[in-house]
Amino acid sequence: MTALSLPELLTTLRHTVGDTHVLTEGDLSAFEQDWRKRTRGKALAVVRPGNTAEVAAVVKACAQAGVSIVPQGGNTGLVVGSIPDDSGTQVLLSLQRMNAVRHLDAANLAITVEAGCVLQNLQQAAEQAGFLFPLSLGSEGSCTIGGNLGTNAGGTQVVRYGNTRELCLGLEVVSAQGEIWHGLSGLRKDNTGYDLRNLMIGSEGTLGIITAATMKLYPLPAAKLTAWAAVPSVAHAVELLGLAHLHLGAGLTGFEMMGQFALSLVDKHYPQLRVPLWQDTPYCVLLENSDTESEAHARERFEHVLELAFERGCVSDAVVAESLSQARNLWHIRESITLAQAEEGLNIKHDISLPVSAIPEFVAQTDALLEKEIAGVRLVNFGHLGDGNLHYNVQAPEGSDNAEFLRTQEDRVNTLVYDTVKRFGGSISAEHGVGGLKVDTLPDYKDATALGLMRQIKQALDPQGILNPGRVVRLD
Ligand code: FAD
Ligand code: 2HG
Ligand code: ZN
Repeated sequence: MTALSLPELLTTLRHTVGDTHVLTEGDLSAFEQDWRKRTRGKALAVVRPGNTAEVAAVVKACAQAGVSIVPQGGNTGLVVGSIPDDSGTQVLLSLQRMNAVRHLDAANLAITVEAGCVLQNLQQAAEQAGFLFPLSLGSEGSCTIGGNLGTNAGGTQVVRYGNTRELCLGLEVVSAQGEIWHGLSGLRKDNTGYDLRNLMIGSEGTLGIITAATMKLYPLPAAKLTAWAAVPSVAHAVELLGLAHLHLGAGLTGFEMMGQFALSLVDKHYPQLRVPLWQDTPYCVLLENSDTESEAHARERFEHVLELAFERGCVSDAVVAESLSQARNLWHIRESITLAQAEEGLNIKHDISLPVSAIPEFVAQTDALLEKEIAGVRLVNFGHLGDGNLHYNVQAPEGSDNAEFLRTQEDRVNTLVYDTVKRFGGSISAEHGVGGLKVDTLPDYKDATALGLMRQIKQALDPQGILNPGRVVRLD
């Protein structure tokens, strides 16, 4: 096959998806700027296909031209994985137009949606049919299910329902050669060989382009209760988690921890949210109990856990939301930490996971280390304690230049934090992925054999290296 020149490629792309869906001019910052405003890329073109056959044709044309493709959903990723590089030679493939709910199979507790379906729309479609789709993230109003699968997103319900991977029954994927894999089986059991679905999930657009997915549904709970508790230390939060597991069982659907400084940023930037109990305690915990019986049953069990926790001294004060709107407000406070931190300025994120049992000692040692090494450093520690996943973020000292802090200190801070994570047997990316931000750090912390196998997989599935190159693993 003869190679396509760039002008020929652009003509083919326009012919394939329509002139209005190949963007080369005007303000493309929504596609080219990453969410954290750390990097700005420049695309050859932003291409917005409307169906799977068009995606396949776009990939074939790009392969023929030797042009690489960056798949993008809502562009809410936090690791610089969904924007083009600055060469002006990559195609940014936006899945946003492919946002339909294709089918809901009530008996199979499954829903099939296109990759560009916004997470909140998927949640609502499920709820309107009387079901729960439990994946829940602060970015749910703009992230897409394709991006959630691409990153194997976590969120706030993992303690009960698992990561996006655990919620997926099947995929439709366009390969690097432009072939369509029809894998929307909806089967809960299928041992006919290698698990391609799980290979694609979490591959961050480097192995294939997800065009549709069949996701699991759950019955809606009869009642949901939310509590906000002040805890005297991280160790006490872990003790509370143990009590919640023991007494709520599968009813425990959320367990988040938030440090005082993280909450102070929400209070500073969004005072209207009225953060409770944060001033007199180093940490607060947000717990959620979902109950299949009734609100009265939920309340009885929830209050029992909190009473035990008070008796043992692992909770010093607590509020239980009295209404749905109060519960929503408590969750809104938790979900606003990322935005409040962004308001405060550029920062360093560490999305880490550890065995839950190691978290108190990890926090004690890493806090002490950073405070000793960097005078005035501000630690924004919060996250999904129920999953052993902390967002152990670092903000520049008060009054200093954030950009300058990142330029001069980020590598050093990362080494201090990640070396400690490694010592405690943890991971340097729990839920946000590797993207371009951690691709050169990963080899220092990932098992070398595992990394070698990852490279071989990439080489086998995308020998031309056209799918999101320079993200997750480098082949050069
Ligand atoms: P994008 O940002 O567009 O893309 C992310 C990655 O997936 C890129 O590598 C991209 O190439 C790839 N990709 C996108 N679509 C496809 C596709 N169709 N096929 C193949 N690859 C694809 N993340 C969590 O895990 N938990 C959280 O709690 C959480 N909270 C957040 C809160 C806020 C306020 C923000 C801004 C982000 C948060 N995130 C969280 C990060 C982000 O929202 C998730 O990673 C999300 O899954 C990304 O979805 P997206 O559609 O925006 O994907
Ligand atoms: C969350 O849990 C997200 O709110 C974002 O994963 C975390 O801002 C962060 O570091
Ligand atoms: Zn998170």
